[in-house]
Amino acid sequence: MRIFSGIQPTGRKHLGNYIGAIQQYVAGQDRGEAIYCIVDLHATTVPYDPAELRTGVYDLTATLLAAGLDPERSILFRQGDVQEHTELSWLLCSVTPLGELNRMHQFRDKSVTQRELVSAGLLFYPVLQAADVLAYRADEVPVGEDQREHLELMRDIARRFNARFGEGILKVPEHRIPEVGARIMDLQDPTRKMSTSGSTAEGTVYVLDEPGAIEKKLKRAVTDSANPPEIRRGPDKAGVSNLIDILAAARGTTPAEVEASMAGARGYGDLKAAAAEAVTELLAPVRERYQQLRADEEHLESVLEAGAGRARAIAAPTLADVRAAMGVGPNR
Ligand code: AQP
Repeated sequence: MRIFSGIQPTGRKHLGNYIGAIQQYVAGQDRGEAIYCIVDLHATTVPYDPAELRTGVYDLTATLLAAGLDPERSILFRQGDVQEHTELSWLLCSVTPLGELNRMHQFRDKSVTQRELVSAGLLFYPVLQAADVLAYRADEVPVGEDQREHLELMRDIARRFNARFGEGILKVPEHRIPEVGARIMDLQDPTRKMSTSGSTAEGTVYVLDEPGAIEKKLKRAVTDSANPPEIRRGPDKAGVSNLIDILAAARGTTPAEVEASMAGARGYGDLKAAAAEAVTELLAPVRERYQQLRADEEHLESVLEAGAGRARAIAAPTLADVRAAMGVGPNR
């Protein structure tokens, strides 16, 4: 079983990224051959600062190692170091319908927030993402719920490619969306997902937040005015459902177990306090390890470099097959 996923080196990673993606990455190391990519090329599709992008790669590398990624048991590398990704993304364009790209929610949401330029890169983002995964013939892609649509398009691209150029050349991957915490919501506006670019500062818990900040944000989380308070999930209870999911994911239990454990609670204050405690316990050790790891950039660079070499060795044969099937380059 080969697992592949990518994560952007921009902004501060938040609890949604941690529960929806990073925790699954760590668990993936026990389930198969795990390959994780820091997608610096994806980060260039919206306005960005080149120096900050470089620092962001080291920040994220240190965060991932601190969370439990082990370069001995997985491959961790920087997307821009493995040129097979960009070449494959161009080749996949030939089987990618423009209309599908135009319909992607992420493109529609992000393009309206661009003030100066809606880049072609933003539109082609899912094709590069497809190339990331398909270059490794991965079986499974751990992602949060927001990436479901891109994963469906990726599967469609792989199927179209195989139908056009030869069955079995590309592997059609499955997505792996966590049962709990696939969509962590903004604590202040639980109708919106917690995100790097679109959520409120007070409603977003960052992986590297101090314990005091975590507690403050969770204790001020929006709930509802049910009287008496009801600690249960439901479509009419976005804030409470989100806190239950967060607590379940942080404790490693199920939402039903959280509801049962909260049966004797006096009110939402108890749920918030429990969530604050569990999230602090989850993130405090990551923050401590991060501080040690982030200080040694040379070590971080050496991890990425070694990872890129191992990644290239897997991606290059796929590209050779794709080029041959497409008639690109000499006939070898
Ligand atoms: N709120 C969320 N709940 C669960 N999972 C989430 N993910 C993102 N938000 C949530 C998952 O995190 C992974 C890495 O995301 P990314 O950093 O590569 O980019 P993203 O999806 O663009 O992250 P954001 O925070 O949502 O940023 P913006 O604001 O730029 O859109 C992905 O697997 C994602 O599903």
